[in-house]
Amino acid sequence: MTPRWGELLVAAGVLLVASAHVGSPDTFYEGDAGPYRVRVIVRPPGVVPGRAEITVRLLSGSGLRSVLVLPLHGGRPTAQDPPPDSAQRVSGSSDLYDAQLWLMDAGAYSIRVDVAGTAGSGTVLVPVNSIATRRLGFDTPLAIVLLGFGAFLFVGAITIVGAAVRESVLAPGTEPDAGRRRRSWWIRLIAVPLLAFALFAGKKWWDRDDAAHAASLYRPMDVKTTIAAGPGHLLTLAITDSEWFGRRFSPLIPDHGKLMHLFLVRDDLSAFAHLHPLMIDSSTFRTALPPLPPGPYRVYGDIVQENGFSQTLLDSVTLTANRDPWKSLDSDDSWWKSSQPSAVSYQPESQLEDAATMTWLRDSAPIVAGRDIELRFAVRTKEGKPAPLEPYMGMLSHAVITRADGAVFVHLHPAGTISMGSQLVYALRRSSDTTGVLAARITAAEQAAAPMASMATGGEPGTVTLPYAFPQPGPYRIWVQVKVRGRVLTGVFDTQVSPS
Ligand SMILES: [Cu+2]
Repeated sequence: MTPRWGELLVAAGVLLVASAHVGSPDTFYEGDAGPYRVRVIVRPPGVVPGRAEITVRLLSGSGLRSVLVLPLHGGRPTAQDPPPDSAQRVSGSSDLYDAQLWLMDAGAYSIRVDVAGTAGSGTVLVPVNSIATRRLGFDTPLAIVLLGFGAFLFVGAITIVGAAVRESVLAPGTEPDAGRRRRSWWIRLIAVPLLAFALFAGKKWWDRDDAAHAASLYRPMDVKTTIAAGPGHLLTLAITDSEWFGRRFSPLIPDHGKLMHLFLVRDDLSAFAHLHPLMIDSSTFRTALPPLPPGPYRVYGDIVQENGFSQTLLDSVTLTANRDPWKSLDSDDSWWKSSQPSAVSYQPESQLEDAATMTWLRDSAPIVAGRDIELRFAVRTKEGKPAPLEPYMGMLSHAVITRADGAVFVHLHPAGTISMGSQLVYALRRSSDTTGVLAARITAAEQAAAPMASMATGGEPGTVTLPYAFPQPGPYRIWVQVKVRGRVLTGVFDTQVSPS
């Protein structure tokens, strides 16, 4: 890790890193629950245990009667699970339901959403990671008020002890004698250090709990990225984190067919690559680099583990000039570079290869941080007709959104930001599975189901829709990838997100 990227991470707060994405902790999912199409947004509490906010928006279908939500740790209902909570309709809205759910433990969860109505019923599973990402601070005014109350209680306790010794057994109106008064003073003198010790012990307990929480905060794993000298420009990403070889290990499972989705983003956003490294061993991944322009790059590696936990590995790397012919190791690898380096353009239209175009169908309303929106893009052939979009790694489209400074990074699809791999974990897990068995079953299922998944998320021909809410204000770049006639095309868009 170079110092610069390291500092940036600290400055942006490693606290912002929320496992599968960077700086974008909310989970978005869009899909069919039986006859109803729903969009589910899970806003995690950022602390464990904590209360997650679940909103379910009905996108199509009518006669919806009930929306039930249930958090499943590890994804399977057990006898100990509480009954599901009923999500309440948000007042003033006809299609929005919300609920709050306690996530009691750290780790991989799935939220089961059951909808039922006159058209029938259906269920969706939304994988979420329950992790501690923040340490709540004390604000100064509250601390001052509490300190004042604390001092009052302390003095009050001493006074009560003194008064009890002095006059508690006397009849009303009787004056305590000199002996009682003296004894009262002595007892108060003894009570002060005793109470002070109790306070001290309390502070120790508080600090220990705080330290335990700080230690349990999620942090991205340590990785090391190296570029092999010589022909081929091979990039190797190795997980070097000691916890990966212990507590945090679980075999990887494919997420839309690949064990890792590796993204390289040039610091000035002028180049981008979406690669799928081969796994050399349980901690090492290797890929051949496309002829990207030299310079500093941010490295993001998305992986999903057999326990359903998805995360992004973070690093940075400096690329040197690469004029070797590119022999990609995976047919779905793709890359893009700007024709005008580092220029930010707010054009709604992006030129693709083959004279095709991609247009961001957005209205003139400003994009506001925290508000969920639909990002819609239309792809047209050079004849101006809707492009025939083909399934591409099980999806109609893959998009990457990053804030210019790298503090936000997210990989999303028409089905949202969830990891499809995690979702399959919950759908296909059996209690008899031993290590590695589930991964094999998921690989088989992904291969069989990939084209269907993509068709299910198709809307208008040539158009893709991605549900998202930008988490923070600032300048963003969006890369939208689709496949047309066997080729991956990348459209690029910039936008400014205003504060909420
Ligand atoms: Cu993708």
